[in-house]
Amino acid sequence: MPHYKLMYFNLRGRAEIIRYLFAYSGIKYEDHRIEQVDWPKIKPTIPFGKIPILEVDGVTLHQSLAIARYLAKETGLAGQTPLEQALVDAIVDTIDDFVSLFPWGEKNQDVKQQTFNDLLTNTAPGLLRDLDCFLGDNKWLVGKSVTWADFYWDVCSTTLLFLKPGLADNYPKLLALKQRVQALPAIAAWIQQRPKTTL
Ligand SMILES: N[C@@H](CCC(=O)N[C@@H](CS)C(=O)NCC(=O)O)C(=O)O
Repeated sequence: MPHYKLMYFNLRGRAEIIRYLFAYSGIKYEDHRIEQVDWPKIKPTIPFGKIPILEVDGVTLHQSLAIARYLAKETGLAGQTPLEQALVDAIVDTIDDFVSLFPWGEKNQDVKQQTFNDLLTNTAPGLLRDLDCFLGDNKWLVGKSVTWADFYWDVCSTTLLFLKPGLADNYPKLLALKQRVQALPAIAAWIQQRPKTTL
């Protein structure tokens, strides 16, 4: 088993999907959380200057979704066939397109607040409607077993629901999917033990 070291801030953020994959598969890793104040010193030492990164036996991987996809393939959570894998990737990218619209680092609080409100009020409902339609009456988003697309829905919706509680109230099937993910014993244990952060 390789030695895994994950580096990110003390946030769920873009590292949480990676932590879910480690938690679910029971793989040991170093969950290295850095302080914001130390970041300017660390940034120039990192290829491409962004986190999360995952060191795999000394090889540095960047881009949260590339890291998550690698772990999902290693652990059988990427989809059972190439077609399922493409569907999983498409759902993850669809959710990520939306999450990436948020100006997380915006310094002007008025601009930030206004853009967040607009996205949560005007853009989110379309995404939720489409995801709900895609899920239909199925247990999991793709195929007959849980994949990292289900994990990504839970991870991202947890933050969206923190920002706007009630956002998904019209979509009980999506909320039930979220509960199914959070009830998986290894995920439930991780949620219980993880450092409590707002984002
Ligand atoms: N698409 C990249 C985005 C990485 C990213 O923007 N990371 C942010 C934290 S969420 C970061 O490193 N911010 C500090 C900086 O840009 O200096 C990923 O998913 O990993």
